[in-house]
Amino acid sequence: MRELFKREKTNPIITADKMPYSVNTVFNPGVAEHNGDVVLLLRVEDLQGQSHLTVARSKNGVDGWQIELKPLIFPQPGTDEYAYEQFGCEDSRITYIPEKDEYFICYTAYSPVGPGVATARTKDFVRVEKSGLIFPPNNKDAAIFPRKFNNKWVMLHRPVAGDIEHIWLTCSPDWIHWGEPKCLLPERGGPWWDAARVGAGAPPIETDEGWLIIYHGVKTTTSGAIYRLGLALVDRGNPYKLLVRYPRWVFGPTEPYEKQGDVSNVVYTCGAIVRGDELWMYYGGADTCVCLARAKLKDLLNEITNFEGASDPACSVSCGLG
Ligand code: BMA
Repeated sequence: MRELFKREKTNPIITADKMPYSVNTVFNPGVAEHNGDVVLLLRVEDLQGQSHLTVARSKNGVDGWQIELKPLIFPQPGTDEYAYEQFGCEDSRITYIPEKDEYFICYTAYSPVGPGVATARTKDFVRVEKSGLIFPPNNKDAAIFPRKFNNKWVMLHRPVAGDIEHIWLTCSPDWIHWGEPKCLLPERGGPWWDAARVGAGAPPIETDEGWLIIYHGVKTTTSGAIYRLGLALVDRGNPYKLLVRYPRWVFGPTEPYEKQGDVSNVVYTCGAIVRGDELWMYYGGADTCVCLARAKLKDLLNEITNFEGASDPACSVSCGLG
């Protein structure tokens, strides 16, 4: 199969030894553009094993990263107010909301009762306002669409029900009260690459064909899990309407920095930006480093809308809830 994504030749672009303070690993960044810079909200695992989120900026999005000395979002132990993230702040997904001229950050808030979804807002990646937990454990991989549909904000998230881990949609009039749940992309089961678990990757990307959703899928094997990335498309005016679920993965761990690390065989994205006619996808390799891969947006859309086998029922597998 033709490679849709091309890896940056200087990958990995950020590693633990580039950090201005001692850390174990740096991976799974949230991504935004601000004042002409590419901003990464790095997930940094400290030397105790807990994660926090630290800002890195670059003019060209590839090198020359200026990394802050202190994290932007971090656990604040000893306070009841932030008990929901006392074990760490992980995997941010950042959406710029034009209507409010601010960035809405969803992240995993890890506590003794498991991972939940927390949010925060910032205008400049210097000051941040935490809005607290919005979904209790066990839930993660949340990302918001950048505008309202029928006067409601729409969010992707991944609640866990027993051993079932599907991607759901929910919506809200006020970013506080979330309802109207719908299962959008179920784990596919059986031998599929996205059989065991799925979760949203980058926040949805608006295209002429619809909203492009990059998601991760997990296959469990006798030698461990493999994390890969796949694509789906939902209707531009109604994200609750799934148009396409591409059957194949489009990106998987093949390079040494993706195959070996703290967690082997992982490519995991939390953010992508459109630059010219390209999609720049930032991702974590093996839970250890930060990498970049690029694809022509047109090629991705052509591939997923014109593939052979589009009528295969597995491409639009249902979670049984209608
Ligand atoms: C997921 C998340 C990611 C991580 C991945 C592979 O559950 O925790 O942060 O990259 O597992 O370990």
